[in-house]
Amino acid sequence: MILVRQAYLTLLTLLIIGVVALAPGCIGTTGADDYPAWNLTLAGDQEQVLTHPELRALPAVEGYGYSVSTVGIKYGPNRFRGVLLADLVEMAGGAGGDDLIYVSAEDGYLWVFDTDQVNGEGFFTFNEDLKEVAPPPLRVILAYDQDGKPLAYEDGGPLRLVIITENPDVITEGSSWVKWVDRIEVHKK
Ligand SMILES: Nc1nc2c(c(=O)[nH]1)N[C@H]1C(S)=C(S)[C@@H](COP(=O)(O)O)O[C@H]1N2
Ligand SMILES: [Mo]
Repeated sequence: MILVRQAYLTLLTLLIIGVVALAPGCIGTTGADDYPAWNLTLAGDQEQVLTHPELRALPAVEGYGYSVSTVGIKYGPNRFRGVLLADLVEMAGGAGGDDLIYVSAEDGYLWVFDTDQVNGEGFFTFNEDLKEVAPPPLRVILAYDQDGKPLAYEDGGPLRLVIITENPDVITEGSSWVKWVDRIEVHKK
């Protein structure tokens, strides 16, 4: 009887140690501290750095994104959530009509957008057969979530430039979908 009791107490002790040891891990995976340590630099009139939680605290928009790579591989459609590029440009001090927006990434990739494109105009759009179609309303966002989950690194996360629509069948060119974005710069003309 005593042996059984001792075994029970030992088991209970191990259980408590286990729970205490695992608890910080559990808290870490659900808290705000869990967002990637990935900053975004906004450069315009002056330079500012936004942390990932700061970016997530900005007004968010959502829509469908579907892209095609230069070699014809389609990616999507997926549901994306993020911040309007136009809002980030405003935070950087705004842009005039002839200014250009440089969006660049960790690996050195750079894509340049004019102010019409920042507002979703002037992109080519395609249907599922890659036939060009008239563009529906488009919005350009810096996405941090894909299908309700943080955008994975292999998908271009934590921050990827994505063109979204209300329609899941609209395809845009992958070359402007900058992966691993870490800098947005307003170039004054
Ligand atoms: N940072 C970064 N983003 C990038 C690229 C790149 O080389 N580096 N390639 C672009 C091009 S040309 C295409 S077609 C798509 C490819 O996206 P995928 O890797 O999700 O297929 O990413 C775009 N974004
Ligand atoms: Mo591409």
